[in-house]
Amino acid sequence: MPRLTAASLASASGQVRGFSYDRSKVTPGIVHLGIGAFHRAHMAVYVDDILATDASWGIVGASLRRPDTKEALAPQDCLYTVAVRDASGTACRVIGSILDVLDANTQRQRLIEMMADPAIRIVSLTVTEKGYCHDPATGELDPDHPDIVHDLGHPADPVSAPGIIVRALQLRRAAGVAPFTVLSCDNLPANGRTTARIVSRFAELRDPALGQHVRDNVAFPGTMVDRIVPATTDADREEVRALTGLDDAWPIVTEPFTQWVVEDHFPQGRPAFEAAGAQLVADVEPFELMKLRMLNGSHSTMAYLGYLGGYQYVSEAIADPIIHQLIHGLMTEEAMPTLPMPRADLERYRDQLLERFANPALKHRTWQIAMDGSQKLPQRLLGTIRDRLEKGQGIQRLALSVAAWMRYVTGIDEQGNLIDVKDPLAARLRAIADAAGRDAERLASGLLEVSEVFSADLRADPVFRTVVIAHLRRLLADGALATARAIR
Ligand code: CS2
Repeated sequence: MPRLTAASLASASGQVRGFSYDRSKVTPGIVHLGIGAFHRAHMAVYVDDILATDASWGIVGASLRRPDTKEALAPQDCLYTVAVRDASGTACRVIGSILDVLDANTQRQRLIEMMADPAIRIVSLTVTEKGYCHDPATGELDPDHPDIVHDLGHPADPVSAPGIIVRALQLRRAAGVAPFTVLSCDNLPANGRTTARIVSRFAELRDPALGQHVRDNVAFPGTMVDRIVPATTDADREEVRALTGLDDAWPIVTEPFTQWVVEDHFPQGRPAFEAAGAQLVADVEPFELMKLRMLNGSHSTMAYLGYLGGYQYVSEAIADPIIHQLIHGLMTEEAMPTLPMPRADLERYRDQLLERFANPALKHRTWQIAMDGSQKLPQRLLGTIRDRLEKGQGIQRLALSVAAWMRYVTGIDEQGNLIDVKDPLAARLRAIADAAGRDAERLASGLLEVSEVFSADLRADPVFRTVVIAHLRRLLADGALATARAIR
């Protein structure tokens, strides 16, 4: 079977939709840091939709950690298939908006030069929560993060996203080129403002004048990004081969739903994202909060409880009436009252989420979502808990989710098998769990001391502590599903 390339796509006879623009006329306007599955299923598709009307917004992607995306995409002219899947079947489309992929480890200077090129007007990022080198509990840059320490010592050879962005901004400033707009597409709270704070702080640590330049001149619009994108499996690759008749080493499988809400603040211009279905708004934060607290909060809850309860996929977990009821209650009773949107809109959003979670064609592993919990909990669960505690409102379901995370990071499941806990703090969390044994109070107290996750006010809150310990005790004694069932 021929490999997917520009030439083989032109003669493909399978059920695959190609792009309609002349790719040889597309020039780079965007550099994207973190060219993982999410970006390729989301922003790259919006950009693909507008290239026919404006060819100056092609994307140059960079992988900051692993070379695998570059190695897979380079032999296929950076083309890849997006397979949209639900119960009714799979539709394949080949995306051409990515023009080149750079491996930051081996092509760092080329990447920085590209970012300094005046043609680049947007630098977007999906580097995941941990890629910001910040303290998730406070949202501030962590000056002791090893990558930040490295980059402050080697400013011309940076490895972190803030370090790479600031170096490129510095080169532009020296050359008299206006700064690019920095567009965070990660699930951080107030991702525009948070990224602005982190990047400006890093610049300031390098040189106060550079910090001032970033604060005064660089735009950091916020965005709410949404599309569920499970990791691609060999079975997915097989299905895409069968449907398209082309061998794609790096396809994406995703759901039909996609949403992008973008703050309209791009001093150097932007593609007409709205023509591709994005919503351009003045203030994105209410949308972000809704998505983080309802979608991602539910996801993490299903990940920890579902995994412990023996469910491999989200669709299996949500099909269990106990988990369905818990998630419905978590959104309706605990998350929705903290959100500024009209109740009817939130109910519609909730019902749509429950349907999306149930998509049986999407093999979204609970283990995948469980990753990096220390980076995710603050914006998905703890902010909601804080808002409710301030008003004296109940936190039963949210606290159960936090307790389930604590149970999960012990690294031993309910059958006594090892859990492969992926988290930047995994070793520390495991050491706390090992010291506590099966003593719920010691375990919760030890984990509550992790200040990157739990801010001082939450650590000191007696209601939060008591409810979490009670759930954790029950989780250890009776298991995830029995504990969830007991919540009414
Ligand atoms: C998920 C998200 O893996 C996770 O943590 O909750 O990636 C989620 O699928 C996306 O935010 C959906 O837009």
